[in-house]
Amino acid sequence: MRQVDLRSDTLTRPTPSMLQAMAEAQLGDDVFGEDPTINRLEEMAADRLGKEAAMFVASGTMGNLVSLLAHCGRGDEIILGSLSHTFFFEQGGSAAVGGIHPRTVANQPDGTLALSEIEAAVRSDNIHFPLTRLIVLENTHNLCGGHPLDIDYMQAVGDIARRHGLKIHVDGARLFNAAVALDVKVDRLAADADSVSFCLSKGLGAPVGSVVCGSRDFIFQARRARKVLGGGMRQAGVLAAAGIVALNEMVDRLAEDHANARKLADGLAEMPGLSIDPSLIKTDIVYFEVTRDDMTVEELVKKMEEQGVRMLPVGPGRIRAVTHYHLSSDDIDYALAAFSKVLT
Ligand code: TLP
Repeated sequence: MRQVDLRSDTLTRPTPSMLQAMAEAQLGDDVFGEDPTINRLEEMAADRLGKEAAMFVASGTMGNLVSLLAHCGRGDEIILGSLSHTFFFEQGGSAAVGGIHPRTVANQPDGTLALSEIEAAVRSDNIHFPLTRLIVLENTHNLCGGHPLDIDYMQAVGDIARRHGLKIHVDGARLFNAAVALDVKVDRLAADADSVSFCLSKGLGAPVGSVVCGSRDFIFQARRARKVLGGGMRQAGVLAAAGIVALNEMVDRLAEDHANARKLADGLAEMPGLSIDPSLIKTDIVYFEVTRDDMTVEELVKKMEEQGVRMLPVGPGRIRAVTHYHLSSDDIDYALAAFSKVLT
């Protein structure tokens, strides 16, 4: 039976040219700064994002945590979205590991934090309060339907940060999806951020890894943080080689994933018992609601799985489907046909 796995874009396996680059990669000890392939990936990433320096890390979670540890000390406060991945899905690592206090602001449906609420969350100078250090944004926003944050919004948050002497970190796990969807250069989306972490192992298809970008000083601190977390890797150029191919070959094609996600959403909107507004789908992530009384989300997911189509149930009444490199427009037709069969 055909398998259409829509659970996540993290499911992508390395492309043939990635496997070849991995086999041929020149390697050295990266803790000594001597892995030429990692050094090349880091230079490329810094250059693309318009930052001075970059550092390869094992995962998006590690990229966010080392960034927070580099910007903040114990007892400092960060402002971040109530639905942000960093707050929701990273075990509260900033508090657990770094003693960093999270102050959440409600995410709006488009993934933004209302500017007035960010401003209101900045602590005044008072002996009772922690010190606000950092604003954390997420682009695209996972739990807010993969919505991209645009340049105007980034500049507006940048203005607030500058006015209050705060830094900005962007969890840009899918920043390249945002750049492609908005048709802007990725460095413009990163311009107001002091640090950005982006993932090579999601829509870009590399098997492992994320890259953190920022100033030279920031990367120096982030490198210390990575080491204490046990994230200093040795001949990891074998992984970075796939990341270089990801940046060279896999960015522009993200538009296909976005078109497939929109096609899926358009089809789902026609299905009885499902609810979705396809006009909200801008990138590769599709959330929809199940509105039938006679079928739970878990039952629908199970029935679809019997047809070879896998998705993630995400809370009461809600399902997530994500498109990626291994899914074609035909696969979306197949998934929609399976929905029709199961729902009617
Ligand atoms: N997201 C995963 C799951 O953890 C939910 C997914 O399948 O979408 N930031 C954002 C916005 C993310 O979506 C993710 C992963 C991360 C950070 C963490 O990346 P990893 O999994 O590499 O630690």
